[in-house]
Amino acid sequence: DEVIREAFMIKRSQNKKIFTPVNYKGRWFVLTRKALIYYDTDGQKRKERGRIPTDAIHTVEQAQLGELSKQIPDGDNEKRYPFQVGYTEQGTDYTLYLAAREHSERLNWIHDIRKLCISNTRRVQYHPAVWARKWTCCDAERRSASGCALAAG
Ligand code: 4IP
Ligand code: ZN
Repeated sequence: DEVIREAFMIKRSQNKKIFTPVNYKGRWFVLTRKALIYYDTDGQKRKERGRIPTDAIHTVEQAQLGELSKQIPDGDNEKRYPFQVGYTEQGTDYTLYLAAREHSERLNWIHDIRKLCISNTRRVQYHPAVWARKWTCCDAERRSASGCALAAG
C-alpha cells in the first residue's frame, strides 16, 4: 500500500491493558490508505508495534498533554505538538496521543488522516486532554464521562 506520510513521532502508551504504565516512546509512524502503523524504528529491520485500520478511526483532533508532556523523553525542553486519534476496536474506544515536532507537521497529519477516514468521522464529543485519574481538560472524575469538546467530524 502506498505511503501517504511517514515520520518519527512520540506516542503515549494507550494502556489497553489495565496495569501497564503511562509512558512515552519514540516510534516511526507510517500512514497508508488502509492503516496508521507504528514501528520501533525506521529502515529495513524495523519491527511493527501497532496498527490502526483507517476505517476504525472516528476522531482526529489536536490535543493537550499539559503537565504530562514533561514525561516525554529526550529533548524535554523542546516544544511538542500533540494530537489524538480516536478509534474503536472490538467495541472498545481507544485514543492514541501523538506528538509531532512542528505545528505544521501536526496539521498535515490531522489533515491526511481525516481525509482517509472521512466517512467514519463522527461529530462527537471528545476530551482534548488526557485521562490521568481524572479528565485533565474538564476535571470530570469518571473515565466514561462524555467529552467536553466537539470534534470537527
Ligand atoms: C508499553 O510500555 C509501551 O508504551 C507500549 O507502546 C504500550 O502499548 C503498552 O501499553 C505499554 O505498557 P513498556 O514498553 O514500558 O512495557 P509500544 O507498543 O509503542 O511499545 P500500545 O498499546 O500503546 O502500543 P498497552 O497496555 O497498550 O500494551
Ligand atoms: Zn474533558
